[in-house]
Amino acid sequence: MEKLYEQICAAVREAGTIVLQATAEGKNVREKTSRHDLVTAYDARVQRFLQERLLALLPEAGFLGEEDGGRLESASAWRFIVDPIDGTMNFIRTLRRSCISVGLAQGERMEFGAVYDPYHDELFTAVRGAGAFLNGAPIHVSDCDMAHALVYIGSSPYYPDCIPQTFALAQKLTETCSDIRRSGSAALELCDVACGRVEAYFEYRLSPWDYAAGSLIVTEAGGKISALNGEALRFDQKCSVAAANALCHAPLLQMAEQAQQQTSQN
Ligand code: LIP
Repeated sequence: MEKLYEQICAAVREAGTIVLQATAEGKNVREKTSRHDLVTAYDARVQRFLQERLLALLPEAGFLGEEDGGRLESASAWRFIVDPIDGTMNFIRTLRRSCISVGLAQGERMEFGAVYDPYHDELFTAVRGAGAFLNGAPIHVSDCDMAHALVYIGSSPYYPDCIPQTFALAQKLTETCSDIRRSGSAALELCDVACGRVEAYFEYRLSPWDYAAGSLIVTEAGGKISALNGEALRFDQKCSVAAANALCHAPLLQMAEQAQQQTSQN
């Protein structure tokens, strides 16, 4: 399998050059479900490129990609779960905070993950049971406690119904941790947790392609990840995400429960 993983990384890096060579004229931005949920011609182009390259490597696998045409069912338990450009709004605005995220699952278990930030040439990878890496060097979550933690908040911009609990939890975190941040790429926020740049990240609603690869990178780096109610992540449907180092995961879930009770009383 090591050769396969190396070939997946080569494909992900090549997809990164499509992002770096993008032109404003070529983006052809259009709305998907709302003015918050946009897509470009490059999202579709990167997805087509990856679907062709990855299925050539593992022809029996299924494929689940974010963009139209990215659904391919298979009798095999192997499935690629792909976000061709995670952080599409950032890409549209040239904020240089987007990535390509490729997860490889066997059934409901992630076996391999690769997240590539082409702007900083940072390739995060993880193989189940074999650790997590940044450009080949081992990475590990921090050992910082919540009082001194930096925490990413995800604002679930495609889902206005998530606003009350998102900002109730963000307020509790702001009162408890060192500070909060919002970056707009779930996969990169998970990788920042994995390499100890920040201590935790949450978002009330994401799709499997946002977190499939990053979830394995977090756990293989010694972190913990679940839904905000503590249940296991789902890779067959949308769910919330709570990722953190070993010291901050339980406090994050406790604050989420308090925020849920608070918003249900309002
Ligand atoms: C985005 C996530 C981000 C979330 C957005 C969106 P996309 O992924 O990375 O964290 O807040 O709603 O899901 O759509 O840019 O691939």
